[in-house]
Amino acid sequence: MKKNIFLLAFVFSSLFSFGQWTQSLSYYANKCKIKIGSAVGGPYFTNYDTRTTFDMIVKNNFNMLVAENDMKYNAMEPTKGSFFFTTADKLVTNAYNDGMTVRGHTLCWHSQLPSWVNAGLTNGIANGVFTRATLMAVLKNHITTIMTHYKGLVPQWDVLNEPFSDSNGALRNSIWQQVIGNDYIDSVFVWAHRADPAAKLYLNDYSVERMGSTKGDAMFNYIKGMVDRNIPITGAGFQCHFGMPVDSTAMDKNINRYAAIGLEVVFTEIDVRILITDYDKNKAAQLALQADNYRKLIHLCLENPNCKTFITWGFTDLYSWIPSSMAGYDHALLFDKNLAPKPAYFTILNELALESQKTAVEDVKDDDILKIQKSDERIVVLSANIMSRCQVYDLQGKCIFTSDINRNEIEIPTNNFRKGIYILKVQLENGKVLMKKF
Ligand code: 9MR
Repeated sequence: MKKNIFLLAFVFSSLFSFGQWTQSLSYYANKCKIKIGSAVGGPYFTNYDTRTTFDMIVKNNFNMLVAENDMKYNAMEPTKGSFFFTTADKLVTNAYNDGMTVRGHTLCWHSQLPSWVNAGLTNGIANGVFTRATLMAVLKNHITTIMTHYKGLVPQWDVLNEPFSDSNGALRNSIWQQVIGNDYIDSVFVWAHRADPAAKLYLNDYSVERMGSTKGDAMFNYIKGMVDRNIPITGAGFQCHFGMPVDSTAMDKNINRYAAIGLEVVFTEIDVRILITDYDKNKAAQLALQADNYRKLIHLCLENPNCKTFITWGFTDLYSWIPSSMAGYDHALLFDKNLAPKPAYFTILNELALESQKTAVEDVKDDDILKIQKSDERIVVLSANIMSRCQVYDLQGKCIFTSDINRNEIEIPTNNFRKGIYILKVQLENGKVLMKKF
């Protein structure tokens, strides 16, 4: 606990004292080998490469992006057989240039379909415009064309989105289910796998996060059946559109049962909404509560080896689907409407920082072997053994001091140092490497 508070304090102080994004979610997430991402929509493209706060937040904090709407069926195949890749290509190219990857969302869904597909239903009921064979050909072509276009470039795909009905966990009677039949689900995964065998393939839905919930159990049982049928599926996408409190215990159980059948879980669309009336009454308390709920979620990811992707559905409350779709709720994301980071942001940053430094910090034990004396003018490193190399790194991994003189005592001038935390790395003459945070 004490260590937590200390680390939180240094993360805060380093962020503010450096006055820029010297540390970021993706900086630590990369060290933890997890994907931390955000969905992005139109504002991403208008802000791209403008070096505005928006642009810098995206580039500095995420290592994975998702098109909020631009890879959906109506965006990609607005007219039958004619594909529109321009916007999605921009996202994939920009992300690649910025050292990020893109999560594909989504190939098959009952919503955001173009009118030429929706023409197959009248008042929600299949009308004979498509037969099983013609609709299978349409869907196969859609999936194959897109996945071939992005082969090797988009490592994860929500192949299927929201196939379960809300009431009883049965399959939703979408156009796909009505016209093709329940086996459309197996087919979409097989087609996707054939087009890009290396891509990870997920079935994504909401209200499926908790073990013991109707939809959560229905989805698990369905996916288990797919595994038994040898259908190529990598895992479950938990959308995580949450109110408070988040039930992390039931989620943990659910993640574990997916692990037990060899599957991943991805948190695909996280937001934790706040009731506007509560927020207006006590903003600080609500933001603290929200931060605690986000902490539970990032913990689930850090503690479960089969959960390594954590995506929020947007990053700023300025652009979020929540207020327009969930009456009475808002403020669900990590940055506020002025693009300022919220307590939830710092909580996640802190949890990632703690996790990423476990190895380095735990290596630092033996004060008898290595001592650091600090004053404003100089730092002196003292060792019982001869040091053959002494280096100082900042938290971005940049080496800012090296000495290769074989001595027991090394003096480091402080003029290159700004306020913050550094890692001292010493190689002893006997080959042993010691690290110490100061
Ligand atoms: O955030 C998306 C919003 O801009 C669209 O208007 C909406 C249309 O259905 O879809 C939103 O994204 C959804 C996602 O694709 C699937 N899961 C639920 C998301 C929030 O509605």
